[in-house]
Amino acid sequence: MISSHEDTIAGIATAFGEAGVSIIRISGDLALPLAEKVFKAKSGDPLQQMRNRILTYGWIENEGHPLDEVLLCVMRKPHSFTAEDVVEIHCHGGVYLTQVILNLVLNAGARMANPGEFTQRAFLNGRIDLTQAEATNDLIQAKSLLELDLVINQLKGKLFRRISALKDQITWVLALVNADIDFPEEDQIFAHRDLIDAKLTTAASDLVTLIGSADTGIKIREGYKIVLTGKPNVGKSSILNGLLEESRAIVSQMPGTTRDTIEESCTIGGIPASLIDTAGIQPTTDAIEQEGISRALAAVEKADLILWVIDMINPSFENQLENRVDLSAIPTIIVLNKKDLYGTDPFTVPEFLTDQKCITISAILDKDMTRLRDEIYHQISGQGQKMAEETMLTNLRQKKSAETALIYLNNAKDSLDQGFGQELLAVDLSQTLQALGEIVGETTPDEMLEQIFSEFCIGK
Ligand SMILES: Nc1nc2c(ncn2[C@@H]2O[C@H](COP(=O)(O)OP(=O)(O)OP(=O)(O)O)[C@@H](O)[C@H]2O)c(=O)[nH]1
Ligand SMILES: [Mg+2]
Repeated sequence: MISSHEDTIAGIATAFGEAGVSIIRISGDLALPLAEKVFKAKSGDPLQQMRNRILTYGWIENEGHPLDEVLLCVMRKPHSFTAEDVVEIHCHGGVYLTQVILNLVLNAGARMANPGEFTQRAFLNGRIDLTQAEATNDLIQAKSLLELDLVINQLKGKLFRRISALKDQITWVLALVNADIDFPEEDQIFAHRDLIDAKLTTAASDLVTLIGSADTGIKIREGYKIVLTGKPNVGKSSILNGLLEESRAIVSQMPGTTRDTIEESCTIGGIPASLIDTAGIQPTTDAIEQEGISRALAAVEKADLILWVIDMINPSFENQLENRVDLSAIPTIIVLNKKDLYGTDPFTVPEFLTDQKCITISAILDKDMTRLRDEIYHQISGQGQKMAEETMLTNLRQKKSAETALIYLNNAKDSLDQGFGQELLAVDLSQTLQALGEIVGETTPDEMLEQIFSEFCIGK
């Protein structure tokens, strides 16, 4: 059940831990009277007289005893994040101190906020739609400029407006269909058939584009998975360290050094990525190594990009990966490593790899790591950089609803083409609207809303 938004809630909006400042946020009809019980302004003025969004200096008091010197901000409804009366107390950032002040506010009559409840209220009060609520959380978790661009567009309501425009088209058609059902003699569908067909076709193609954007949008948010694989000792861990510019994985001349997968986040040319180092692949009877290789192959299967590392002085091109994983669907860069140890003879890549992207490097040379980074960027950026400025679906929830909407929309188009009758057409159009409404939160089931907001942090 979605929490009631009639009581007044309070929570610590800043992260847990010692800091210069902590912020305690109070939202609800009683926000001002509750804060009044614990705060005394230096000026002696009551909170009711304070202007909106102006910081007021004063003290938090516990039964007349000063507890902390603070700044307090009042934001009256509807001009606040939650669209309710909000008070923020900016106190000193001690863990204990902040908790004591929060307890004072709770004892004064506020209820402890659930995770994401402030944002949930902003949504329930109609100040933001569900995609903007999700963007709020994504903004906090963003790990790259590209992701920030994407999320800011969503926060500004671009996705909401795009979905609303689609819904308007469908609603217009549904109104005609319903009119036809109510007044069959007017035969609205027949009269507007071409226009209806055009609107449904445009809406369907818009939905296809949006659904197509989801995979890039999700990857920009979650990061591209780049997996280093190859035989033992070819330099995978050295390359991981070189790309990260830190000694993250153990490197040694002993083959089989890396046993488990090692995953690190980074950005490549502003694009968020997870670099995954894996155990070298070779036939083995060692149970631990076998487990490491299984994990390596599992990582390869989920990769967005594979860096297949080959040692130039001891090259082995037996197609070990292809025998176990279908590589045709995963972009791959063949990384010929240890070129500093290789002589001047031309290096020949076997014919079955000539169509693949190939780069010759030495993991110990910084400039080669820069070249490899550029090549990776080139491979994964594709349209990502450009598209982040446009409207995109950014999570699986949105994508699933959009796909459902497209199924019903195509059904509606079929009904129209084959003259199945208005009732069927109306049902499919209503279901399309229902699925589109789920994206923006208008028709989203309560349990799904609960799930979405429970993933937020406390105080947001
Ligand atoms: N000269 C030179 N040595 C390298 C280069 N890359 C890696 N090495 C050396 O090759 C050896 C193996 O490197 P690793 O990075 O541990 O290789 P790996 O592929 O992770 O090996 P496993 O974890 O055993 O599968 C180490 O001694 C590295 O110092 C390179 O480009 N040039
Ligand atoms: Mg290694």
